[in-house]
Amino acid sequence: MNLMSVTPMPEQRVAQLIDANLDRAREGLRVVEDWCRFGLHREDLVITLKNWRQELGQHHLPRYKQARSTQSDFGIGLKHPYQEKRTFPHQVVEANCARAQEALRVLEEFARQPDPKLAESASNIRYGLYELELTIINATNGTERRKKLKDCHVCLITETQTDLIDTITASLEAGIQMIQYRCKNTNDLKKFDEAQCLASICKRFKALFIVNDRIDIALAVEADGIHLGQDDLPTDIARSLVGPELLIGRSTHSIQQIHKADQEGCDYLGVGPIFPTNTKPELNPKGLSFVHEASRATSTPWFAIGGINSSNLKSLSKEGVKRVAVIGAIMNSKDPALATKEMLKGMS
Ligand code: TZP
Ligand code: MG
Repeated sequence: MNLMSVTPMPEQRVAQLIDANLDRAREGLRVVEDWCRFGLHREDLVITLKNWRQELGQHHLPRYKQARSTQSDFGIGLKHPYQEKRTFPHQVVEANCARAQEALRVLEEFARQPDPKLAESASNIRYGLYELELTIINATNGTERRKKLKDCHVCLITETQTDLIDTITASLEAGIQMIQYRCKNTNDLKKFDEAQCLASICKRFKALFIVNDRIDIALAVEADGIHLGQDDLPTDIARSLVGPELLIGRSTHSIQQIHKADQEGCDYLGVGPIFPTNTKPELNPKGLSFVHEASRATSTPWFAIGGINSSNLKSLSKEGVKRVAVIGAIMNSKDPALATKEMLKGMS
């Protein structure tokens, strides 16, 4: 029998449509739920998504399933080129939230008369999902930031200078993957302006942008993270202010401080100063033996800092250093792009 030639009754067609959209909504939710479970380890999000799927499952009555007719549905197997472009988890999340939201809207419209309880459920879940999607996207971006951090080998910390933006742009063009905005003078407005400008340049180069000391400025310019010293706010307070997605870095000067920052859940550490540095002449350089100890003390990403330049990089890598943070080596160089390339090459 040619099924295409059989035109079902109108109620049957609505039942078919409800069946297809219940499947669609449940599948979309399931994809997102599995990302929350395996990708984000967020039990709170998984519970909400599972409850919604089960609620929809309760509404998936036998009469809807019986109306199913996959042979007569020409929409099956139709692909869209955009589907191939989903390479990052956040794209998969966005696409599947949209799929579920659309299906829920269709359910709401068509079930209103034959199945008002289903229509109401679909509406509530759709609105809930708009909220939840944002939380999931933000959490996903946090995960991507942490992944990016693992691939960063050189962090450039800024120092006040007139050609700040040009120097940072040159370093980004040369391939630096992480910038920390550190400004110990000037007023808040100037700091905010500079940070905002650097944040947008870093975004363009897909580099991480971190703000030193100032959580308010980091949040205002949507930075990727905040860097704190030993005398700055405690990590739990900083975390409660910045939320789970932003990176928190902490400067450490001893093995005890490394352990403490680790236990507190800092995302990365600064370890130093290793060599004498003009930026912090008051601090005693810790030397290469400290670097050796640090590399055994933590598995958190950490950046050796203090007096580091292209000529002492080799001695650091020999002691297990995988990441360095510098000010002078790049900021005070006549050719910041070349200095950046030398640092990156030395750490690769
Ligand atoms: N923290 C420890 S040493 C240091 C900071 C901010 C300064 C690093 O500057 P430089 O020029 O790379 O020695
Ligand atoms: Mg500080």
